[in-house]
Amino acid sequence: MTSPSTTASTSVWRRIPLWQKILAGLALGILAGALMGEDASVFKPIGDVFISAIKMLIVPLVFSTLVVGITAMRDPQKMGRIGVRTIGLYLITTAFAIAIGLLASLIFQPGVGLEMSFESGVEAKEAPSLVEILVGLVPQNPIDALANGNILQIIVFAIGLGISLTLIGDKGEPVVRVFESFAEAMVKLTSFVMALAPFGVFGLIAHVSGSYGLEVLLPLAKVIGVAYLASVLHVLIVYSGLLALLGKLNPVRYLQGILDALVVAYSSASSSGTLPVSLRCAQKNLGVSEGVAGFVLPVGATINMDGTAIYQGVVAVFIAQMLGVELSMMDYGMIIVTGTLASIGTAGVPGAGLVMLSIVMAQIGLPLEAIAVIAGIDRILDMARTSVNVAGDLMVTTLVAKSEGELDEGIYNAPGKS
Ligand code: DAS
Repeated sequence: MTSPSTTASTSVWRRIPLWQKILAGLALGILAGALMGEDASVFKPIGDVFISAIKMLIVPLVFSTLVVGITAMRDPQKMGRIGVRTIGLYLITTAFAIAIGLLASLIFQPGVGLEMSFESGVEAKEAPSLVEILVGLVPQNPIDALANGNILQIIVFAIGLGISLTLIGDKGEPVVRVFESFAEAMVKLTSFVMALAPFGVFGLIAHVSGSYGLEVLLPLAKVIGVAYLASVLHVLIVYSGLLALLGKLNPVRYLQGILDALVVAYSSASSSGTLPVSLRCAQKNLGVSEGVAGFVLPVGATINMDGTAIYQGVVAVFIAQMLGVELSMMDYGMIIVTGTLASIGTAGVPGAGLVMLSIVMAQIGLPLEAIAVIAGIDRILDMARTSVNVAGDLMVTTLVAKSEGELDEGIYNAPGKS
């Protein structure tokens, strides 16, 4: 029998919005790390359990939501239109992102006058060619794609299955019903897992905060500041501007609606790991339909990495400045092209952007060894770039839903989210 005081405190806890509980976990994690230093890593397992629980949801949630979404659309032309708009908006925002990253480093000069020693670098990665990316989209074995969480191949198979179920009409209905109830169950399971978020975020941030002492952060504080500033400006200017201009939507409601996803992205540094939370935010806070969210978000979590593009622009110029290398206009052009390709090829997992940075560095002739200067603080940069990646996915999802009449503006404009 629970005592009245326990019941009362539980109901108080339940009334606090989730994003405020998660932010409290973030703040307490930073404090614990600052006070305990490396010992704060004792809390890391709490964060690992939370991230594993979120990752457990990715494949079943994405696959079932996408199949249900495609069958709900019923109109292949509409799906084609959504696909074109999605890819187009993703490319436009990525180009803006690289430009903002380059400009920020050129204006604030984070690498000028910096003497940093570096030994080992990162192995240069080959940029995936467009043909390789396209051929790799088709799963030879869909079960294998599902088992290995190959999101792009899962998307391709889910679209094929969804279209086929639509085309076989009534015979497909029982299967569609199964997917509908399964997707609903996965969304409910996501809510249960999200209840752990405040504790998981605390564990993750306490470990990160305790691992980075000021002696590591201070010499590179300027490049960290420039990367964070460029990230915030991209969200506040480009995303808010596109929502207001193209969608005639209030950007403040968008920023409120994505807070849960932003904090999980920041803590986990994984777009794919944040996907279940993004799907929940899109539908419950922004009013995006299951069909649009189920297609646009998984594609975005895989190929739309505006935060990573900003990072490529900022860091490439920072390293050139640190080495005293003058970059030509051609070099800046190459940074924009290879940085865009590198961001598309970046996986939605922690640290992926650092490895892809080698493509940009190799392209403009900078020594890969210099990446070691950044590697030591990459997690701090990764948390910010992943947050922008997720914010960009949710912004494009909202715009595409609005353009297709699949945005419930009653939910979008509701004050105080989740
Ligand atoms: N951490 C990656 C992500 O999940 C981004 C990156 O490493 O650049 O989006």
